[in-house]
Amino acid sequence: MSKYSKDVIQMLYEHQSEYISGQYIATQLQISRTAVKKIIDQLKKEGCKIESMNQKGHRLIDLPDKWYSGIVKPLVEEQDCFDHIEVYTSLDSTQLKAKQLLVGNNDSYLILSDEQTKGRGRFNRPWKSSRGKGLWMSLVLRPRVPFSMITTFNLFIALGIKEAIQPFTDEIVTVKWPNDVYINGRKVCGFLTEMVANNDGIEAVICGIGINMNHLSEDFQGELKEKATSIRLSANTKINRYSFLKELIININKRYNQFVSEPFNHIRQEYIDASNIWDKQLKFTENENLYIGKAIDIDKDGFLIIEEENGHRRKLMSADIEL
Ligand code: BTX
Repeated sequence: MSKYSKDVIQMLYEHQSEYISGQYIATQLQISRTAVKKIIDQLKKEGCKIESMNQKGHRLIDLPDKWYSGIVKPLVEEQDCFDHIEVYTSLDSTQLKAKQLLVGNNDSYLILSDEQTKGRGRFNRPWKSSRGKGLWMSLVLRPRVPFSMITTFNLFIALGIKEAIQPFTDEIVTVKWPNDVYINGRKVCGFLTEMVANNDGIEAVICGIGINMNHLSEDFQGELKEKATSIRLSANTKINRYSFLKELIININKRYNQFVSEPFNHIRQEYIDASNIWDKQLKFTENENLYIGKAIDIDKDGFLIIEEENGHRRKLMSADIEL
């Protein structure tokens, strides 16, 4: 693979509505026309649909279901929220990769992978992350906030993810406290937040986000057949992964900036309105204790207030809720 391949794909992507000549690409990149032709042939082999016409040049029609760093990087850099961005074809887990890269720097960054072979959810549960179907990424952020504020981080981010998904579907996207996003009673996104801290405060927050973007029904197996959905299934059309990624970064960045500057109380009502846990009997598991009852409120610090069947009220910090 030529090192100019990512530049060629970026140029084709940015000029999608028109043809660009091999000569133009060659001049811009200061390489030969033969080199451009070789790269374009290689991209076609990989599955990029590129129309090549004599006299006119090349035009990108469609891309395979994978992340091209030549497109991802400029698109994310435009939002100016990360020091660097890394794109992989396959990883065990973006979360593990993000943690490996933490040492010896104070950077904020984004790790994205086409697939994860060992994607993990909370409590080490498996997270199915098949190739080309979803958006599997980890963000490393460096908020300068006291430890006590970190409990509300998930709640801000959940709203950002919900807002990114909503424009792609007519169905209502909801959040399930503290860190899932749902459409029509099925999970479309799960995310988890881990923290590295020392005596001086928070060193890094590592937020791993899994979003089922373009799964079809047959892509979900076993329990996921009943429990999971994708944006595509809800929208009834294939989702442009780059448009979605852009929307996601914009909305997460907006909510992250709000998280570092405003108390949870400012978004509390918005979060309550977006939640799907009200008015039903639920099972809550916290620290291996099971409670059955109803969710009745989220307090100003982001804790969930539940009422058990015997009328006893409890405040939960981070529970697993069975809908
Ligand atoms: P969670 O523990 O709340 O959810 C895990 C549960 O969700 C599983 O036990 C299973 O029932 C269900 N599940 C597994 N895969 C899927 C899926 N694709 N869609 C819907 N439901 C599913 C939620 O954990 C947090 C998940 C974070 C995943 C991201 S992906 C990028 C990063 N890297 C990594 O290894 N994890 C994070």
